[in-house]
Amino acid sequence: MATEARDPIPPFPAGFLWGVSTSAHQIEGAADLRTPSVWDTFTAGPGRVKDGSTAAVACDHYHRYREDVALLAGLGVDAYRFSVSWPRVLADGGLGFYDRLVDELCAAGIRPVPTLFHWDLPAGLDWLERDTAARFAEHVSVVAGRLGDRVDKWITLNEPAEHTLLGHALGVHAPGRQLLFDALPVAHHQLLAHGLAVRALRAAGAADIGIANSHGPTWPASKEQADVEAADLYDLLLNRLFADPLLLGAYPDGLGELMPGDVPADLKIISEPLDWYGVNYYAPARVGAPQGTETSFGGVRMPAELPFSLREIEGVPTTAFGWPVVPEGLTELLTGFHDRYGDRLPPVVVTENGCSYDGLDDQARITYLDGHLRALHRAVEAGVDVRGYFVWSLLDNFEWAEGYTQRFGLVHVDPETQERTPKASYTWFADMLGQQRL
Ligand code: IFM
Repeated sequence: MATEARDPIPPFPAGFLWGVSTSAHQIEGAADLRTPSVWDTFTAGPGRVKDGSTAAVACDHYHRYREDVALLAGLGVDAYRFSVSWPRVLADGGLGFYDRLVDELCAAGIRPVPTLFHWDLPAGLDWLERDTAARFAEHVSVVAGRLGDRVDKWITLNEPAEHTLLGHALGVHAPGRQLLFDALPVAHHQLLAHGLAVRALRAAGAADIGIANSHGPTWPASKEQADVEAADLYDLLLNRLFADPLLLGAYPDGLGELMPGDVPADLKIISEPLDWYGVNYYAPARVGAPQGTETSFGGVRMPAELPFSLREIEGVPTTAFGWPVVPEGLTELLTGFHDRYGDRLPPVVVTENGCSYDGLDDQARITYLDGHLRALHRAVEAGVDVRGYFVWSLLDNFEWAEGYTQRFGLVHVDPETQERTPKASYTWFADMLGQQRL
């Protein structure tokens, strides 16, 4: 596997945190050693997952975590972002797995960065219920009480926007609800859960707390007013609905009136100051006025009732998933956040960035990562305080409704044998890290 010679990526600031990310449901397997989650219930239904698969075994990381930590050590990362499965914590002895994983990481000199919720809600709980936020804070206290002696960097939630949109508005992810705008309380309750989790973590002594939110620039499909308005609405939902309450303590554009409960009191909890702000970036969106019919975008059914439609971005390469590859979107996103939030934006960490491609000689992934790191560096040069970057993902894994058909890993995993094989991108990333440390 010969990789094209490229100019070195410019050096990032001293102390920059380099890592890779995964999540529990997507890699752990060992479904018999956890209580069921909404994803187990969802995938048991017919036609929910493209290849008919489930995450019952996934990458069998639960049993192979030592081998996976050795892969992380070989890569040379500073940190590993994984998620703690709430349904596993509820099972007898479930927290013991994270004890062992954290110990293994610490022994390898890799900083553990747990995410406390990455979509695998225990079956029976429901984000439409306010009480789920309080239950989450209890879960966080339990986890922090057990791991807090070795973990100092925490992530509360992963991508509450996607969990709301895909899981509760469109129904293509668990729990499979199709509530469209009636899903807004799910957003509010996750934000409340985040704020309560920040308080629980601080009470347990944590002082390095962030969230992983997905964002991307939103481009109107044309200069027509209808397209511009549709793009503004999409931008509001993706880029401001979750960031404004966290960073400004207010919902944007009257959205607070649509939220349940004592919203002003909740906003005080939601806007507990963060130590850093995590951004998951994959691609920008080109958005136009509704087209009056049901459409499909990136494999997701978009009902005709939506007040916007997603359009192709022409003239750019796409990943195996069909997602556009636009590295400069990352610069635009981060400089835009820097301008919009000013001093209210804490240091930024890119908590996910990556792409799906097939094959071991994944030169297209190298091109993607190389381009995005240069784009990230331009954001640093433009004055954005960026402190870290995590590739999604270490392993090919269970890509939700796409099953095992989309491969985001630096390491190939054979779903039959579980054999791990580092791809060309693994070697490239390890070399890049070596250069950064010269
Ligand atoms: O696999 C997901 C991850 O769970 C959340 N962020 C996006 C990734 C790729 O779709």
